Amino acid sequence: MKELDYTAKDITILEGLEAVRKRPSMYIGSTGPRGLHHLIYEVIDNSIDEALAGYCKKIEVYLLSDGSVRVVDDGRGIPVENVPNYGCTAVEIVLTKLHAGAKFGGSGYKVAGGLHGVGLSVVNALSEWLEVEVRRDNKKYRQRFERGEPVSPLKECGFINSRGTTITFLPDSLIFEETHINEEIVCQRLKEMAFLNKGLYLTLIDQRLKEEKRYEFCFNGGIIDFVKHLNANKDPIHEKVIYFESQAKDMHLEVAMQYNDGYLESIYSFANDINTQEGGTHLSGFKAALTRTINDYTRAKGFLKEKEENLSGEDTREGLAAIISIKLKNPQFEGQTKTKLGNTEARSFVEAVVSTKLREFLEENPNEARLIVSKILNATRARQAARKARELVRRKSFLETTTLPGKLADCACQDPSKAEIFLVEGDSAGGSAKQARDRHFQAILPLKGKILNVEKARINKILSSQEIQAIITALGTGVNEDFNLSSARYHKAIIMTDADVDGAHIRALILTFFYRYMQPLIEAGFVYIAQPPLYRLQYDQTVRYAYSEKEMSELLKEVDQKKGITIQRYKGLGEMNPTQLWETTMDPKRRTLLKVTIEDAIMADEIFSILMGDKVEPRREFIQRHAKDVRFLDI
Ligand code: 0RA
Repeated sequence: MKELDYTAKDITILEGLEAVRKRPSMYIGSTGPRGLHHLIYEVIDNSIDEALAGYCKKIEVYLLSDGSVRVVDDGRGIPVENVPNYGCTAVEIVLTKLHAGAKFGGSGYKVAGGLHGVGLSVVNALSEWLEVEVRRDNKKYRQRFERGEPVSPLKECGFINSRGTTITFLPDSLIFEETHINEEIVCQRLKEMAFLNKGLYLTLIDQRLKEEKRYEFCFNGGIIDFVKHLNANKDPIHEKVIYFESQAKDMHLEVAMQYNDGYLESIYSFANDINTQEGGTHLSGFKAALTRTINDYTRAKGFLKEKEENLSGEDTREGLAAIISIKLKNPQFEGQTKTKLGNTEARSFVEAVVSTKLREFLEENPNEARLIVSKILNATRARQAARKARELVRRKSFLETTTLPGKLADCACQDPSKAEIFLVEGDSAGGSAKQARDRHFQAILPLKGKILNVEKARINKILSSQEIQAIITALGTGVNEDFNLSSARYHKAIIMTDADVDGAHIRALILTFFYRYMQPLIEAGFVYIAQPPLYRLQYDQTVRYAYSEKEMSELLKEVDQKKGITIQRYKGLGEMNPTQLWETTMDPKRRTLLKVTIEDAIMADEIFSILMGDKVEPRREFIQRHAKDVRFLDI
């Protein structure tokens, strides 16, 4: 415990947990569903740290029937000794002092960083109660806290011959807007952790319903299995996943990659198990090495002639599914969401390893190499042709022109920060919306049925689709590398579709397009989903709306059945008259909008790929599974 020597750096330790309860968002991002799930991630991350240090093989997460969450690991157990100068046990320090966790544990890779790494004390502060059990030295110890304060000292309570830590906590309903934990999100995270930590056993046990549900994840192939999973609904062009790993002094790198016959790249980078959504040095090292190595190989083998221009980086990544996972001693996380790796030594390390190992792979596997190179050459040719076509029409292209689409009913307001655009399914709903809107700041763009399926087409084809062109022109931002957020004509792009499966599909199509070609628009928080009601209830002079089946059954319970209620079920937006549409869905004072976020690009990619990809079976399964759950994309 000598690392506990007091230094100026540790002053923050003095900051009380009231600060956390006063401003929870500063520590966990938000008090919405995201923040709630971060609590669980934080607790799991501590157990993952034990796994990274090599002491923990198994982590179990329970969603208990009283709404609490339990995380059990078989690590070394949090130290129970008294810590000099603090007058309390290490367990208590870890659970009550901000940022104290990092002070223990000493060497080894830590998950600390990114959105997590705030420490168990933050979880404790934001829980109605938290109980910790430590198994160490053949003994069990327990302590309980309420809203961050210990209500009992750490007590010895029996013998046990295993080691580990169990943390059980109930997220505080005074802090969180909603305390329901979504098991799919937790599952996703556990699965990701299982991929990234080969052989680690992760289990989710959901005991909230009558029937217990168990999900178990353990991948002996690690990130090789991760890449197979990314390509599961696609067609790989070579059978074996390319894999290499390398250990340097303070860094460990693993890379797995496989090309599919599609056009999109699904490359995900991780640093100490944090999904570095903003990329960083490890990712740029990988990209640089890939571009250079493929170019060198292609030239050396004569596939690319001397006078031909180099293959672009983008071309070498077309249809590539890859995972780059680096573990390093002192990760520096930068960027807006602290998910960009900053360590410069990571760039040169990754670049050197990937160059060497990829060259070896290509030399040793000429058949695979030929398949990959020919795919990339195709990509280059297609892109060059598209570029020529684009340059020809550029001057009068829709990307530059100011002619707005004819179907757009624009708003009067010129200030983008006040203006909104509704992307409305179908001409008839579009008509109602035009009558319903406040034309001062609300614009309406009706869209015909299903817009082009963007995953199956290359960019030039996508850009030539009329519906997509209308969206791009109306928004005013351009796409891809031409995208410019500051020229957005509206700061709210609201997708308004029917509350049925078709509506969900159209919404997924539009979101796919935004996700793939206007990602910064989502990141800026400019994309929303409108929430039209499912039912209208009328009794006496009162009109009430229900936006979900649950709300409907609650409403029915609430109003007296005898009074003669008229119930209308809306099958589509078209069944609402303009007044109803305004009252329920468009009026800023009364509507609810869901902001679309890219919480987890992998989940989105998976959903989009399943929904949009060529394979019919997984798509049907998915749609059936989510048919009732029209909000499946909301988190
Ligand atoms: C500090 C030091 C040691 C382990 C831990 C903390 C630890 C924390 C958590 C939180 C959840 N599970 C955990 N497991 C371990 C090292 C203890 C030693 O050297 O024996």
